[in-house]
Amino acid sequence: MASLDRVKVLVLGDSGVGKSSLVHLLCQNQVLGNPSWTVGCSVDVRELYWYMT
Ligand SMILES: Nc1nc2c(ncn2[C@@H]2O[C@H](COP(=O)(O)OP(=O)(O)O)[C@@H](O)[C@H]2O)c(=O)[nH]1
Ligand SMILES: [Mg+2]
Repeated sequence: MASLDRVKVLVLGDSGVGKSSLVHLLCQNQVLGNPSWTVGCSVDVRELYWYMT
């Protein structure tokens, strides 16, 4: 049996501090290849699958 939780990840900060990179790594489990500088905030959703045996 499996269930799914979704957690919204929101990071605030100055441009160029690594918001997009951090949020992408947390939510997609991948290093962001060509990050673009973001003003204000970066948001994504982390999906967590739980498998119960
Ligand atoms: N040294 C270092 N550079 C980083 C790190 N995270 C992001 N960067 C670099 O910082 C720059 C801005 O990253 P980005 O994620 O676009 O920042 P944002 O403007 O806050 O979204 C990019 O050139 C990234 O490659 C880190 O942990 N260490
Ligand atoms: Mg960015």
